[in-house]
This record gives sequence, structure tokens and C-alpha cells, in this order.
Amino acid sequence: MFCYQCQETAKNEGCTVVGVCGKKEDVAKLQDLLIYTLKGISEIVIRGSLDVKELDEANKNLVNSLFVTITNANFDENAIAKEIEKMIKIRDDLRSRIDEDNLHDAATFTVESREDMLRKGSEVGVLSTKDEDVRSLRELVTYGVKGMAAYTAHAAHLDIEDMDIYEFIYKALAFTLDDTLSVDDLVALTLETGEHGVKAMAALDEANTSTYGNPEITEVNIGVRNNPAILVSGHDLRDFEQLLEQTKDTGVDVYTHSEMLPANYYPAFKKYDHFVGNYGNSWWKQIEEFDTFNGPILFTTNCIVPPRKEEIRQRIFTSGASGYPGCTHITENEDGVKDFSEIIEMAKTLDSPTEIEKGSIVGGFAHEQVFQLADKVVDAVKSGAIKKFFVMAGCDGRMKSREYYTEFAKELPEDTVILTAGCAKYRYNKLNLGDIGGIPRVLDAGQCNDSYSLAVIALKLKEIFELEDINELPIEYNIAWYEQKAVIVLLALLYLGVKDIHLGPTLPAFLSANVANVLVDKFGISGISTVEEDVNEFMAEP
Ligand code: FS2
Ligand code: SF4
Repeated sequence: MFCYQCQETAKNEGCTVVGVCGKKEDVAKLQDLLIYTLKGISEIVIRGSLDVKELDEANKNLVNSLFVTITNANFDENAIAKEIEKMIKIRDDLRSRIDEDNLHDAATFTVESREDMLRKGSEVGVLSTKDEDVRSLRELVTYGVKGMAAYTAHAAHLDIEDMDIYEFIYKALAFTLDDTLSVDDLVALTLETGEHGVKAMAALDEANTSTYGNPEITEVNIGVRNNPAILVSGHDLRDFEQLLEQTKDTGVDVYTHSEMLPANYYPAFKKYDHFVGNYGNSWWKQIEEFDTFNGPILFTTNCIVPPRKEEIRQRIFTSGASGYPGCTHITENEDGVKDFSEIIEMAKTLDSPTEIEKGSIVGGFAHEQVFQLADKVVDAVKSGAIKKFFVMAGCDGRMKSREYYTEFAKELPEDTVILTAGCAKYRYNKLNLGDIGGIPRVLDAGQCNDSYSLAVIALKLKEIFELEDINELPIEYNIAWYEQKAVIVLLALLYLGVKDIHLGPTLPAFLSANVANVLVDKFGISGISTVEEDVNEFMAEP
């Protein structure tokens, strides 16, 4: 196996024996084959000029399959093998509709058995592209597309779809098979990926806010009650809504974990009395926190950490693109409904959560809420009460090096405000950093996809202050990345013209030296240094 798609990749080079995430070799090979199959489908769609509006089944399965391969989403070898079989069937059906010869092997290969799949998977992985720079750009685009696909899948669950996004995904994946493209073509494709990343996040924002209302300032309870309960992790709000509905009047409470925390900010979910609040912290803390939660856990997406104890595994359920061997996977029926009764019945037999924290945290600062505070924010900037904003969106991770972000937040001067989104927030959202004239110093917009809100806020401020360039705003970017959704957020910011982003805790291993140089020269991207040096450097910027 060879995988270097996430920030925790072994030695910041690549996982070759087993993933640091726990991904086993066979799963890695099957994921590689799944991606290869999707590339084959994409070539058929592009070469055959198929109309994506007519490809509903292929579109939805395409984004789901991409999502399955995102870090920590799905560790279930059987589920991935089934996904490959399904996608090969879809591929062959699409191929029969077009009149094209000389298609790429990805569009025509056959496999008869699991051994065949594993053999083929080991031939078509990342290292099958020999040129280091081409490989780097192909993977950068592929990872961006994976993140885009995740957001597109969530939006589609709420019936919002933008055909441009599907069209682009087919094009981008087909291009990764094309040996005639130059490095410049691939750099251009990278920016186009960012452009469509903005569209994907906008579509998901529309889907979430039109269905559940605009997030609003919310004090989220982080303590517990004395009822049996279910913990929900991941990003899918539709699953969350269905679970809340099905747990009504059952005596079972519901809590969010990690990236589901922002569900607390949506008006539509506030009417459920049995929705108690958020339990615990970011994804990698689940090993201890699932232990003390006592009840069942529903993963609607990543990030799953392989459970060490059988007792915990029995309490984990997955849905959508997520999966783990030995855990029950809940599928939806023809009407799009998931039956969570098994989880609810299990919850009733288990203890209520053990308290690990008390009190509350504040969040809900997505674009509409911040616009309502715009006058206050603008006055604070004009008076000098707020000197700078720091966008610290992105992911958290288990490596010690991420303590940097807690220290960085602590060391920032008191006239600065952190704008955050994604699970990166858990590094500083309980520090009690105070407020500036009633504006909290940590403003959480929501999940990683709500980084879109931060971009919308920046564009609004640019308009209010009548600036030519988004980079003239007193906003600095110190982004923490982990998996591929952060890659699409980064590419989206680059597309929007944001310069001088600091990216950490390490730069991606999949950037070759030359590709990294392009990002440095064109966009001023850099890594992180020490907290002290970085705070001083950022504060010295005009
Ligand atoms: Fe965090 Fe994991 Fe949001 Fe990522 S919970 S690293 O999936 O997508 O962010
Ligand atoms: Fe390694 Fe990350 Fe790939 Fe897992 S997802 S195998 S940790 S690079």
C-alpha cells in the first residue's frame, strides 16, 4: 500500500505497511481500485459527452464512493469491495451508451474475485504515476475532489444539487488519467478545483440553512443528564434530524460529538427537548470519550478511530459513506429514511453518560449571524478595539505538534478575534479567551464546510470597507489541516484570492518540491514555525 493523503501520514512521507489512521493494506488497495474505477467512469462520461443531468444514479454514487475513501470514513473491506462492484456495473452500463474506442484501462478492466481486486488495486495506486510533479498535482486535485464530493453528498441528501459540480468532478478525475496534460494544465485544474469547491460549499450552505435555518448564537451545554443517550458524530445533518425525530418521547437523549457540535446552532434542532448538547471534544478523543459516554454512538461520516475494545465496537453504528468492520451499518429505505430503532433500543439498555465536563460553550457565528453583528464588528475594527482577525479553521488531529494551536490561541494579543470552523476549534474553544465589547474572541461558524461562512464574512467586510483586494483586510489565515475536506477548503480559499495562508502542522507530503514552490510563489503559502515567531510575524503584517 501507499497512502499519503492526510496530515498524519507516516514520517510525513507515506503509509506503506498500515495507515497511521488504522487503515489496513487490503482496505488501502481496494480504495485505490475504487478511485481508479471512478476515474474510468469519468473518462466515459467526458469522452462520450454524456449529459450529467441524465446520470442521477451515477452522480450520487460517484460522490458517495469518493467519500468512502476519505481518511477515517470507511475501514470496512467488504463494504468497499461491494462499492467497487456497484461502480463497475454503473461504469459498464455507461460505456455501453457511448461509441468510443481506445478507452483507458480504468474504463474497461474486469475483476472476477477479491484477489483480482487486490492485485489490480496494487497496480493502480498513487505510485503508478511515475513523474513526481504530475503525481503530486493529480493527487492534489483528487483529494480536493474527495472533499468536494463529501460536501456535495451532504447537500444531495437535502435535495440540493448543482450539476456543474458533478460535471467538474467527472472532468477532473478524467484528467488525472490523461498523460498528455502538462504540469501547467494540472496547475490550472487545481485552481478550477478550488472554484468548484466554493460552489460545493455554497450548495451545502444553502441546503443546511434552507432546511434547518441559519445558525444563531447558542450556548451549548457540555454537561450531561441522567437519561440513557445516543452520541452522534460526523457531519450529516439529515441523519441527525431523523435520529432526533425517532428518539422523540422514547426517554433517550441525544448528544453531539466532534464535528456534529454545530447541529446545536441550528434553529430547527432547538425544539427537541431531548437534544441535550455536546459531549466531549474532537474526533481523536473518542477512544476515552466513547468509554465514558456509555451509550451507543452513530457515525454519520468520518472521523472513526478504530475501536480498541469489542464492547465499544458493539456500541458503534455507521451510516452513509462511513463503515467499520463488525459495526452495524444503517442504510436508508427507498424513501430516504433510516431506521435507527436498533440504536434506540440499545440505548435504553445502557447507562446514562458519565459527566466529563460541565458548563457551556458558545458558537453559531455563521454568515447571517455575523452580518447581524456587522455594525458592532465594523465599529470595533474602526475604533481599533479589534486589531486583527485570525482564521484558524480546519481540522484537529492526535499529534502532539497540534498543541501549537492551543498555544497560538493563548498567545494572540487580546485585541484579536479567532474565526474558526471544523474540528480545529477544539484546540482553543474551551480556553475562555473572553470577549471584545461583547464579541467573543473565538467565533465558531460551524463544521469544516462552514469555512465557506468565513469566506462570505471576509467578502462582506471587503465590501463594507470598500477595499479592492480581500488581502487588504486585517485577516490572517493560520489553517490546520488533516484530511481531504481541508484540502478543498484550502483550494477554495486560494481560488478566492486569499494569499499568505499558513498551513500546518506540516505541509502535505503529497506536495512535491516543485508543486510546493508553485504554491509558495503564486499564493505565498507557508508552514508554521514557533508560536512566538508566528504571532510576531502575523501581528507585524500591515
Ligand atoms: Fe474533523 Fe474529521 Fe470536518 Fe474532518 S472530524 S478532521 O473529518 O471533516 O474536520
Ligand atoms: Fe496514512 Fe492518512 Fe492514508 Fe491513513 S489516510 S493510510 S494515516 S496517509
